[in-house]
Amino acid sequence: MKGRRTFIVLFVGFILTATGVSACPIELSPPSVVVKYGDPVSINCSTWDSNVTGMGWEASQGGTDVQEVQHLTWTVDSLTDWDTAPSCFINLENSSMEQCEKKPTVVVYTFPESIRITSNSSREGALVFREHEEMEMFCDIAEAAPLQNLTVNWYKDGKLVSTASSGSSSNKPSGLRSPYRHSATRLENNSTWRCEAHMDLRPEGPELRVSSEEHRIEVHFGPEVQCFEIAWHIILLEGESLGSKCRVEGYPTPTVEWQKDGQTVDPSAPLSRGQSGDYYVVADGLRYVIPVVVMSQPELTCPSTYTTVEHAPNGISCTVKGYPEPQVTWLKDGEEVTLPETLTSSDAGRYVIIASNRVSSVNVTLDVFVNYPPSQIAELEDAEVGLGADVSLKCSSVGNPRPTYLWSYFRTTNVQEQSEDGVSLLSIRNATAYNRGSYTCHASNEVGKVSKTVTLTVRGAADVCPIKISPDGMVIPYQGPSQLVKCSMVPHDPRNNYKISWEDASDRAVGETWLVNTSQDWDLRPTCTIKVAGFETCQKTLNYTLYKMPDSVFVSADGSSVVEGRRLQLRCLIVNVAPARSLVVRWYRGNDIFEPRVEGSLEIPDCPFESNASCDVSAIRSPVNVSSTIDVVLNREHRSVQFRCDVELNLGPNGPDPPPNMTSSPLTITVLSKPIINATKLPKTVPVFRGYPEELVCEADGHPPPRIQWSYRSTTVSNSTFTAVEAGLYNCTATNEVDSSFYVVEVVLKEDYLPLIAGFVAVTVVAISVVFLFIYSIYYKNTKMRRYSFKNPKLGNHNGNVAHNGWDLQLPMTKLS
Ligand SMILES: *[C@@H]1O[C@H](CO)[C@@H](O)[C@H](O)[C@H]1NC(C)=O
Ligand SMILES: *[C@@H]1O[C@H](CO)[C@@H](O)[C@H](O)[C@H]1NC(C)=O
Ligand SMILES: *[C@@H]1O[C@H](CO)[C@@H](O)[C@H](O)[C@H]1NC(C)=O
Ligand SMILES: *[C@@H]1O[C@H](CO)[C@@H](O)[C@H](O)[C@H]1NC(C)=O
Ligand SMILES: *[C@@H]1O[C@H](CO)[C@@H](O)[C@H](O)[C@H]1NC(C)=O
Ligand SMILES: *[C@@H]1O[C@H](CO)[C@@H](O)[C@H](O)[C@H]1NC(C)=O
Ligand SMILES: *[C@@H]1O[C@H](CO)[C@@H](O)[C@H](O)[C@H]1NC(C)=O
Ligand SMILES: *[C@@H]1O[C@H](CO)[C@@H](O)[C@H](O)[C@H]1NC(C)=O
Ligand SMILES: CC(=O)N[C@H]1CO[C@H](CO)[C@@H](O)[C@@H]1O
Ligand SMILES: CC(=O)N[C@H]1CO[C@H](CO)[C@@H](O)[C@@H]1O
Ligand SMILES: CC(=O)N[C@H]1CO[C@H](CO)[C@@H](O)[C@@H]1O
Ligand SMILES: CC(=O)N[C@H]1CO[C@H](CO)[C@@H](O)[C@@H]1O
Repeated sequence: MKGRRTFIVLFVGFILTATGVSACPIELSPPSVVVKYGDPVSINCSTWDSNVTGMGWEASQGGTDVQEVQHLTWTVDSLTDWDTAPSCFINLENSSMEQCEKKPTVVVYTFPESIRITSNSSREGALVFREHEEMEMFCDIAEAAPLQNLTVNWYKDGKLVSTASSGSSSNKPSGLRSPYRHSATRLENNSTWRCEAHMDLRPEGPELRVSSEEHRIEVHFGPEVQCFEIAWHIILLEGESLGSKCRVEGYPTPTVEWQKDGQTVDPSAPLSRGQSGDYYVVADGLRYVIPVVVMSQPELTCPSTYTTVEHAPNGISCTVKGYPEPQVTWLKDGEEVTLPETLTSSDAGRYVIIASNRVSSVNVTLDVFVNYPPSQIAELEDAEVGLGADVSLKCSSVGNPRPTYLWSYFRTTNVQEQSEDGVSLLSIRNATAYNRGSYTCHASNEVGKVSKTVTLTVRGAADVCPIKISPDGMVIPYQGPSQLVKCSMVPHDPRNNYKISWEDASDRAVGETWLVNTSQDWDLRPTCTIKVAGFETCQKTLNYTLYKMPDSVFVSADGSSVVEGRRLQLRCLIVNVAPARSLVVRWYRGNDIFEPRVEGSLEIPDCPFESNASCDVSAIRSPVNVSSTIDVVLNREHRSVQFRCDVELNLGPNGPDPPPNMTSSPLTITVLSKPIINATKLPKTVPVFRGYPEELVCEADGHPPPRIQWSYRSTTVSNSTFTAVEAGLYNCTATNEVDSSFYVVEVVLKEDYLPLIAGFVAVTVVAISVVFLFIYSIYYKNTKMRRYSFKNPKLGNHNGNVAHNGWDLQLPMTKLS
């Protein structure tokens, strides 16, 4: 019955609802309740229809009888019926429907105190996932109702990630296991998860939430070997380690071992070329192969410059390293080139050499210089310049590198060198004698050198030698203090490379100086020689004289006496003197210089040959004995003469002043003279008057004093006085060692005058003859010299006496014969 009614009510309700007419005049307050299982509940059912005849609650719990009330409350102290569906009904009179009801909505709920997450792989409270494997977690709810109002929310790290409802519509409480399927990533490792049960019963009921504990999840993965690989290879640069390119990841952290050729290797060790190959990673027992290629970037070692000679083989060597083996490219002016086997000047230039492999590319630049030696020197010719004029010499040559010039010549201040535009110019201003000589221009570069020598002639230049000896002249005495002589180059230019040497200077020449030894350097002719580039080798000889005064000077003669008119040779012997050529010998007779100078007549005694050099007085410099010889003719007046010789060393302006001299001790020479009878006291004719004896006195001069002897007829008287008694010829003879002379006196008797007249005539004739003879003798002297000299004072004396003496006239005649 009840079911039918319900059907009816429902049917009517449907219609009423559809028509918008509320047919059942019941009001429920509240019309719906939410009540926790076991809690009290009450609903006031009331009606405003007065025609109600009964009212009642039909319920599994708290149902009431029909009562004739306007309101009736359904009350349950502890609602325990999950499916309770109380219904308030009224019975109506005179109504189209006799009964109507209203059902409040009663929701009985229950909600768990706690919920929990479960999973079939959990470890130490953590949920364990394998990456990318879907795994189920469950949110276990012990008992809850109504389930349709329950949603299960999943939170990861506090953020909602999933909401699920139970799907059940049962009012009855039941346990719920809400699954959550999840495929975790490694990023979610250590994330925390919880599930939440949410029951929203509002507005009538509460909103309930309960959350599980948070669970950490572990996402297990790996081991995974991750490498940066190219074309299935791990490509490493030299120096990089395997560990920098490969990582082994996994959770939990795997145990990893790196191996190559069965050996364990350190992945952090830098690898070098040659260590390419298959490496293995054993991670948690799994073995992975890693093909490794160790590459090194190209290394290109080339000289930055390469200099070679034309036509020489190309010796450029570059070393290339790198793996894989780099490819080498040569670029010149941006175009790829290949250098020929031998280089020519067109190959000079800048090259870029590129070595590249898969790792990288490097390049270097290389400058190639192709050298060639200097060409023959041009434009340099022999030249001539006037004294004081200007001239320049030009030297030019072509080569690579551009040649440098070096001149070699005798450098003086008036010469200047300048190089410009590959040409060297040598300018000589105001040419002097020192500028003449040879000029050599050397042009050189690294490859070769050439030179050319020309001669510069200076017109009007005197011969010069750039040597100065100081002192330039030296006259030093034997065993005097030594002197130092220096030879230097004048004009001096420090750029000149010269060599000075002494020759014939014994071993006392040291460099430019020479020390004279005053005890022995008689014959040295120290000669200073200079060798300087550009100037012919020239030398100067030190003009030095080592002199020595003679040890002694003495005069000797053939004998200690000489006959008048005879030649006497006097010899001055000078012992041990040097240099003999400077000797000046003066002869003194008494105190007078009688032979002012005797020069050149010096000779060396005992010299075998006059021509022998060792006998040449003018050449000998060492001490010698020399003699000076003179011939003297002494006349009767001299009787006894002293001769001295004085020698002087005339050493010129550098010598001592006054010149030193030495005088010999005198040599006394006695002059022997023949007797000469003094005719003044003894006329030729002595008139004697008969009966008167006449005393004839014969005096004669001579040395040694002559003995006088008179002879008459047969009588001879050795007395200067003779008494003539009779007419006759009286003969006076004067005799000494030298000669004897006689004088004849004619004693005549007085009365005879005729002889006197005849004598006068004869004198006249004789005078004429004398004049003639005189003229003739002058002529003869001029044509044929004889020793006889008219200067002989004797002749003059006799001439005065000739007037009386015909005998005397014969004298010149006999001498001439
Ligand atoms: C997981 O998280 C907790 C707390 O945030 C932390 O202490 C722990 O070290 C973490 N573990 C790992 C493996 O990350
Ligand atoms: C050479 O290397 C430099 C960098 O080192 C680069 O700038 C240049 O372009 C390279 N030259 C060539 C010709 O490859
Ligand atoms: C040239 O040289 C001489 C002597 O060396 C000198 O007297 C003269 O003044 C010089 N002339 C010039 C122009 O230098
Ligand atoms: C050497 O010096 C002397 C003066 O001491 C001089 O008379 C002579 O002429 C000089 N000789 C030379 C070659 O210079
Ligand atoms: C010789 O020398 C002395 C001094 O030594 C001097 O008085 C004398 O005049 C000199 N004689 C001659 C001839 O020069
Ligand atoms: C000769 O004797 C006279 C008179 O005694 C004298 O004057 C004269 O000098 C003598 N002549 C010579 C040459 O000795
Ligand atoms: C020389 O004669 C004189 C007289 O006539 C006489 O006195 C003298 O003694 C004589 N002398 C000698 C050496 O005979
Ligand atoms: C004089 O005497 C000398 C010798 O005593 C003799 O030689 C000479 O002839 C004499 N003269 C004359 C004219 O007799
Ligand atoms: C409200 C309602 O219907 N009231 C009715 C009750 O019954 C009397 C008579 O029977 C009616 O007159 C009312 O109208
Ligand atoms: C217990 C209770 O609340 N009863 C009420 C039900 O409704 C009527 C009319 O609305 C009231 O008069 C009652 O007091
Ligand atoms: C109480 C009430 O009014 N009852 C009436 C219902 O209607 C019938 C007639 O239709 C009456 O007889 C009742 O008195
Ligand atoms: C309070 C509340 O949300 N009640 C709901 C419970 O579930 C049913 C069926 O899903 C809903 O119709 C209610 O409104």
